[in-house]
Amino acid sequence: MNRIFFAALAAAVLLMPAHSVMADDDTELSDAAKYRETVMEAVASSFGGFIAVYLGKVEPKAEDKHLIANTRALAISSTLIGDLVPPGSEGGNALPLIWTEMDTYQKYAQDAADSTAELARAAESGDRAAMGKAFKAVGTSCKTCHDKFREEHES
Ligand code: ASC
Repeated sequence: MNRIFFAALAAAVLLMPAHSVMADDDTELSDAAKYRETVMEAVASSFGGFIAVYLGKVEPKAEDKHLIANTRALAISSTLIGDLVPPGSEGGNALPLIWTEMDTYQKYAQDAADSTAELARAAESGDRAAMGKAFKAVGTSCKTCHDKFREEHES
């Protein structure tokens, strides 16, 4: 009995997809919802990369290059945010309110694209004060949209 149970458990574990993304209710997310999470992770990663360099947590040899590359990546991935909520892609951390207040979501998505483009321009100019100002605007843009449209979570 035990042996059969453990064999079944082992088989179940082995057959699990390596990176299956589960929604809060344990149902599997649609590919469109997974894609949204993938792109938003890219946005968060490049913003995090910029922040680490800008705040001096790391000091790469060519600091300018890192500030520019991270903010370019951020600005590029942020242009996709408006496209990440097609009908039928509900689920994950995205609140249903997105689909009933789509105009507001699209406005926030545009704010994200605009503010990150400004941060990339500031990084390219090398002006630290301009980067600081644009950095704050990007943070506000993220937070405004998340407060309204993203389910609260730990991280
Ligand atoms: C990030 C990230 C967010 C925003 C937000 C800014 O790096 O993942 O959701 O910044 O915390 O207010």
